[in-house]
Amino acid sequence: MERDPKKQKVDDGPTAALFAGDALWYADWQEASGELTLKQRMNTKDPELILFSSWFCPFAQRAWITAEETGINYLWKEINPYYVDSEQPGGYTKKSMTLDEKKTKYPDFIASSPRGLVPAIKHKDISLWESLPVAEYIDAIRGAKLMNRQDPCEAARQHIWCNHCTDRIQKKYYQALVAQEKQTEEAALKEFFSECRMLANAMRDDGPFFNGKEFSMVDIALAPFWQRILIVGGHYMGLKLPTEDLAFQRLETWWQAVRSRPSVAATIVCDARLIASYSDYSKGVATSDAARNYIK
Ligand SMILES: N[C@@H](CCC(=O)N[C@@H](CS)C(=O)NCC(=O)O)C(=O)O
Repeated sequence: MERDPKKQKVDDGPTAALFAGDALWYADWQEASGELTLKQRMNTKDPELILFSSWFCPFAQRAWITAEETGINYLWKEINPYYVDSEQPGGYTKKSMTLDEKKTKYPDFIASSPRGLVPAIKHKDISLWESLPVAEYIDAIRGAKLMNRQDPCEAARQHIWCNHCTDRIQKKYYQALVAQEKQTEEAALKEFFSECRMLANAMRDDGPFFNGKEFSMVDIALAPFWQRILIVGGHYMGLKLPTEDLAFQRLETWWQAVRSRPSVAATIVCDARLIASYSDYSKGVATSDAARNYIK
């Protein structure tokens, strides 16, 4: 992205910029509600749960939204699983540290997340990782309002569509983002649009959310990715959704309701900063677990 290098403060410190005033923070980034929320949650007293998370991570944001939605008293532990490169805006890369390096830097995190991926949680003596199981667990200990556990068919339906968000929508979007040739990008986007239509057609009509009036885990599964599709995809690929299409109008109604939900609004970080953190993906040079294993 085009930036004035004079605006970047120089740092030789070990961590990428977290908050305004940190050494690698760009002068024109504004802390948004997400930064303010996590700053506050880093100082939680007597937490019931520890959330190991990264401010930029859409998977972690699923657990984060769930924690906010359920009102659990959680402590935020910021993890940067990637190397810092002071030549890059904010120092952000998508180049994974080794598991041993992560273990040295964040022993508690690795004790809860054996692959070294965020999100992970520690609740009493229970450690869990992987975004959807973590989000489901937080929901379960807070009264199971986001995932239906009474009706087996409804529970299965929610799982099907949560997985669709991860395995289809999210994956095709990232494939387009990392593509270095226009043809590959366009082919991935074509499939991405088709997977979005399929989701839109499964949404109930009696309210804006996936389940109509009821905010649920399917909304949480997609929201962080939709935010990035619009902001990051728009920036690096000039991605425009086909808004003349009824399915995308349904998705726009869905997004307006979801982004205004207080639990989601509380997790929205600064757009320009989020864009900066995706630079390695857009250049096709990421070596993250996702880049190596499932953005193919
Ligand atoms: N399948 C995992 C994916 C989590 C994931 O890939 N998180 C990224 C950050 S967005 C991570 O921790 N990357 C560290 C690495 O690749 O080394 C989930 O759903 O939680």
